[in-house]
Order: sequence, then C-alpha cells, then structure tokens
Amino acid sequence: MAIDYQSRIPNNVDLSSDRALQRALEHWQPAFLDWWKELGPTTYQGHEVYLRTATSVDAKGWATFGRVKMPDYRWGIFLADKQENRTIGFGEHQGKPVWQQVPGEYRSALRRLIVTQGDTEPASVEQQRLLALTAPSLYDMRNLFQVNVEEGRHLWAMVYLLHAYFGRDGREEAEEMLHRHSGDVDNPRILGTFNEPIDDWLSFYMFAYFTDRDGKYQLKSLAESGFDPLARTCSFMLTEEAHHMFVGETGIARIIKRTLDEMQKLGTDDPETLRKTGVMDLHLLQRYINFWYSSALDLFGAEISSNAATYFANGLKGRPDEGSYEDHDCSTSFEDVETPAGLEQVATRNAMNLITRNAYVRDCGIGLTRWNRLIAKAGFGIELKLPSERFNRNGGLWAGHHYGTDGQPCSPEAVLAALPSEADRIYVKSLMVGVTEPGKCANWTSPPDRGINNMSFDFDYVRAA
Ligand code: BYC
Repeated sequence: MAIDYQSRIPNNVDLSSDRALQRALEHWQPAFLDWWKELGPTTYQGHEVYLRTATSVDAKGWATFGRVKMPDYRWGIFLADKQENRTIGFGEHQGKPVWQQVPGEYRSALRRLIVTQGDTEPASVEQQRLLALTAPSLYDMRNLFQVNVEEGRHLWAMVYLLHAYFGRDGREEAEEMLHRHSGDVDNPRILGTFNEPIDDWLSFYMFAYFTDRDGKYQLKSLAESGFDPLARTCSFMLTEEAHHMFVGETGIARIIKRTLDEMQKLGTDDPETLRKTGVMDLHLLQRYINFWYSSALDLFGAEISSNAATYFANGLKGRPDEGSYEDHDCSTSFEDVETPAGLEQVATRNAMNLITRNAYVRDCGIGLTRWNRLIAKAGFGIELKLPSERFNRNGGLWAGHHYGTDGQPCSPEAVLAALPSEADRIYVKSLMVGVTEPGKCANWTSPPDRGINNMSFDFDYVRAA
C-alpha cells in the first residue's frame, strides 16, 4: 500500500479509515514531540539536517534525502507489504495462516516483546542526547541525527502496534515508553545496556556496531513472528537498521586508520607514545570492544530460557532467517550447550536465545576481519579480537563468575584490566571536541571514504536555518 503523506501521521496502514485509532495516535504525537524536544538531541533542533526519510517501503527506493529540521521529521507508520497466504513458519502452529489479530492466549507475551523492543528505541536517543556537541565532523553529526530520528520512528512502529492491537493496556504502555528514561534510578529503561551513558564517540560507534546489531538479530527473529503486523513492521525496520551498523563499523575503521598513520610515523604501538599525538591506541580500542560486546551478549537473555522456548513454541518469535533451518518444530532435538559445569544437552527450544546469539557472534566477526586487514596492511601484528562469550557477563550461565577474554577462569582484577579503565575513559573524553567546519574532522579520526548520498565529505550536512 502507498504511503499517505498528507495526514498528520504519514502511514501505509490506511490510518484514516480507523478514526478512533487515528485520534489515539494523534493524541500520543504531541507527547512524543515534547519528549523529543526535551530528551532528543541537544542544541541542534532548529538546524537543518540532511536526512533521509522513508517515502515508500519498496526495498530499493524508499529513501528520500533533503534538509529537515529534526522536529519536522515525518515520523510515521510503515509496514512492509503483506505477503498473501503467509503461514506461520515455526512452532506448534506451523503451517496455519498467520494472525492478523493478537490471539487472546498470547496477548501478554506479545505485549511484553513489543514493549521490550519499543523501550530500547527512545532509550538510545536519550543515551546519545549530548553527543552532537562533540561530533568529530558535520558528517558524523548528521549520521548521529539520522540514527536518532530513525530510532524515534522505530518507537512509532511499536507504539502503533500497541495502540492498534492492545486496546487500553497498549495505550498505557505507549505512555510509559515516554516516562521511563535511560539511567533513571527510579524508572530506568528495561534492558541493561540501554541505561549505560554514551557520552563519547568511541562508545557511540561501539554501540552502533555491537548494540544495534543485537537490534538487527532481535528484529530478524520478530520478523518471523506468526503475528503478521509485528513481522511486517520489523521487516521494514530492518531496512533502516543497516545504516546504523555502517556508522559503527566505518566509525571504528576511521579511528583505526588515523591511529595506524601515527603508528607508522612513530614506528610504535606504545599507548603512551601514541597518546601524546592525541590518537586512540589499538589496546584501548580492544578494551572498548571487550566492554560493548560483552554487554551486548547480555541482551540476548539467558542461554537456557524457558521464555524463549515458549515464544518459539507459540509462534511468536522465531530464529533469525528461520527459513534457512530444516526443522521448524524443534520439539525433539537437543543442543550441546557449554555451561560452567561442562557440556549440557539442552532441548533446542530452550536454547533459542543462544542460537540467535551465535548468528550474531558470527556477524560481529565480519567487521573485526575488516579492521584487522587495515592493521595487517599497515604492517603491524596486532589483532583485534572478540572476547570469549564467558567474559564479563551479567546475565545467563556465565554471570557471577570471573573469566578472562580467553575464556579461562581468572581473578576479578584481571576482568577489570581487560575493560576500559577510568584513565581510558578520561583520555577518550579529553579528545572529544566538536568540529563544525564542513570538510574538517577531529584529530583522533580520519575522514570517511565517501559522503552520504553521493555528497562529498565537505558538504554542510548540518547548517543553521
Ligand atoms: N536486561 O529467559 P531470559 C534494539 C529479563 S536492541 C534486563 O533470560 P528472555 C536497539 C527478561 O525480560 C533489541 N533484563 O530471556 C539497539 C526476563 O524477565 P521476566 C531489543 C533482561 O525472556 C540499538 C528475565 O530477564 N529487542 O533494538 O528470552 C539501538 C529472564 O529472561 C535482560 C529485544 O530485546 C537484560 N539484558 O528475554 C536501538 C526483543 N535479558 O520475563 C534499538 C524483545 C533478559 O522473567 N525482547 N532480561 O520478568 C526479547 O525477545 C526478550 O525479552 C529478550 C530475552 C531478548 C530480552
């Protein structure tokens, strides 16, 4: 269905045919805008930003670029096109037609999944609120804002589902999305990582690389859902998500390139020597990888989870790329799961969080291979690595134990030593200075290979109105 751009809320769900729903969402809209102005990006709300906006859900041609003030961004409701005769692809209802309404018995489980997903979106905007002040270039500032407005749209996507399919409870949950806040002691965001502040750009790139990628895998699992409106909305969200991970991967690659320049000039990888030139040494990057990766692993939930088994059995949440598996029932098979007490045979359905996480881990490795290629090409023997999945875990089987990045038992001090130290954080923060002259970038990074939408790096991606 074509996108209706004339209504107050752009949509491709024929919102104007359901007056009550339209009114309810139009009532939520000013609260969203108030939240955006208060807790969205600081200082630049009145600037014109070169942003892409969704104008169709066609995989090839949905993005339209133009200068927009962020509060005027056309946040809307876009679902991927309906597939005729789609059937449930896994679990106990496999082969039956997908649900267009919420089945009564799964109402609370579905609501919970949608609320958990929705909650992460505004959380990330809140976490990144102040970053624009220290953007290393206008290009980066624009990318930050692009990510932020799209996370805002992803909130809209979940709020639409809550309003359209969950009645009064759904409307209350939608209100709550704007009342919980990242890091709020009394009313925090639901998942751990989303309460960590992101107040430097290294953390932002790490978040976009590791945490957004969890988003990709969760959305892929939900895109398989037997509840068709959820599947369709997550399918479209995935098309927006790719840019966020690109920002993370290239952001870290650009830092590495800049550091390698200095390493080649000075002929050393010594952190102290390199820090005198104001770049981020590779050992420091490794500690940030250790932190953000281990924190992202916690987001998948416990390796052995009866919740995950129930979601799968009921057809609510599948595995990413469910079609690539042979067995979609999984009620008679087992997985070998490593636990602190040794290998354990676990019913496949109960290991769904781990199966999803394994796909994520493989995907995380791709960027590391690219970064390591840059390092090797520059003639250095250092390799960035993903730490063991046992390292620094706060959830699941390995939580409460101390394992090193190599997966071997170690002291609590050794765990701490592999994470960013206070001195690392202070150093990284000391490098953060805003660079707002078009075509220039901060000393600790390097310009990107190309700009956005074929524009050059020196294009004024953000400008005063
Ligand atoms: N922190 O059986 P368990 C994104 C709770 S990111 C706090 O281990 P289960 C994005 C869990 O809720 C993707 N609590 O795992 C990225 C449960 O509570 P109850 C977000 C946690 O149930 C960047 C209990 O612990 N989307 O989109 O399978 C920027 C035991 O649960 C955590 C989703 O997560 C945690 N880390 O839950 C912007 C998809 N982990 O029921 C956006 C929706 C677990 O006992 N969520 N708990 O009270 C889900 O599918 C599932 O809720 C989880 C795993 C993946 C979180």
